[in-house]
Amino acid sequence: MSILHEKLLAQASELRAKRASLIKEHGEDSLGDVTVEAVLGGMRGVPALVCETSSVSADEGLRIRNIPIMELTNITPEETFWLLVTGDRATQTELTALKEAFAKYYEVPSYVVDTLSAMPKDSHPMAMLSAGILAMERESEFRKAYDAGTGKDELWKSMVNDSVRLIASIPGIAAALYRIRFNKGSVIKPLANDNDLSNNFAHMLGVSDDASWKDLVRLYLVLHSDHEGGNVSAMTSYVVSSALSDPYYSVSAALCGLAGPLHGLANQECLRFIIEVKEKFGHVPSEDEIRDFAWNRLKGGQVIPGYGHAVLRVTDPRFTAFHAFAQSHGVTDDNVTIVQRIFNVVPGVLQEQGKAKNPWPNVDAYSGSLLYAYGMTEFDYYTVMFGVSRAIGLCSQMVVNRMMGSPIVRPKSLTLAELAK
Ligand code: AMX
Repeated sequence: MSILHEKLLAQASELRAKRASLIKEHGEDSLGDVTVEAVLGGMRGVPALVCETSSVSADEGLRIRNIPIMELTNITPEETFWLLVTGDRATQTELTALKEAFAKYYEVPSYVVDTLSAMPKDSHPMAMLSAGILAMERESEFRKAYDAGTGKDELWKSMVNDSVRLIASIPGIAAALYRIRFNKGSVIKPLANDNDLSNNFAHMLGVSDDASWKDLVRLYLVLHSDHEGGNVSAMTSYVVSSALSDPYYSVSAALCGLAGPLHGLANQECLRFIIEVKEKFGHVPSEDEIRDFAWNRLKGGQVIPGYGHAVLRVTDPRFTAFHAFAQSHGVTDDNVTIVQRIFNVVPGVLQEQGKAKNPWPNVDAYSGSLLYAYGMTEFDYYTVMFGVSRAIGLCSQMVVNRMMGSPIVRPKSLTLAELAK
């Protein structure tokens, strides 16, 4: 049993006991009415899920295990995973053990590279990422444990093993597909003398040798790791894994949701928007020019990518964290300047239009311009970076839900006629 299993062992029975006692003592208590508008409106605001790993409030944004994300901008993805899944900050011994466990899987199996290489050249990088994870399903210890008759209360243990392997493998899959899809040359092997996850990912991508590139990859992986349980990707993995499908199936499905333009694809759309603005004017546009451009876009029925959020009602703290990175690392190219000018103008435009409930930027409004500045100019790829990070949160949420003994998800659907009645 690993040091992580030992840490989680006591928590698993506590979580199951808490769940059982809440059902026993408060099972009939109401959390409020479900309105017709909520049923027709994407279940917005319906309290229908449990998520222990993180929370998102309208007025502050993301907290990981109740710690504001702005207090976690210096940690590593390994520390993030440990915090998400256990609720505690990792000790040095725990961190060393986790890094060693991850490092065994940094090199991607050759059949996964073959799968990616066999895909047509115009495949979307997110389709490749999801397919790469799905190809690895044969490695699932969770499925093997289930097939061997392991009891439901014990299955979380093999889910931890799958999660460790999946989180450690996804950077290599993502890096391999970057190099294959964008003709970057051969697939780069992990570092021989460094078992740090983000250093390895930065290295295998082969984008830049700049030391601050590694720091950007680290920050990127931490900031996108989790965003409570109700967003499209988290909820997808929750639903899929509730059927006792293993983490490879669940994360692969979640990545398909992340690939949507209203969710993770927004970062690709954001950079496209920035480049479009620059190309239209042939220079870094003034704030007045950006205002006109934004209005024309809204009048054409298009959204402003990177602005608005289903939960947040303030500037996303992750946007602020990327801005702080740009400032402290002196990233001041045209795109970053445009991001800043859009930020000065677009919230006012959206407020004046009066439709978006949140006129402020989300994380996607900044992230792409930083990747671009370091030489990752293929913006079709940006959601893959998001997916590598989000796998950390998806796996953490699934492990905690499995420890808790969460049952299959099965809400009730209604026909429109039933609703009208
Ligand atoms: N630009 C233009 N219009 C917007 C808008 C934006 N950035 N954000 C919201 N609106 C519009 C909606 O389209 C909707 O219009 P409708 O009534 O005609 O359908 C209206 O404002 C009300 O929407 P809302 O309640 O404020 O937002 P929502 O919860 O339905 O959707 C989101 C949230 C993020 C999908 C939406 O703000 C959006 O499309 N933003 C742009 C895309 C984006 O940045 N996505 C990234 C989200 C974060 C992530 O998952 N990575």
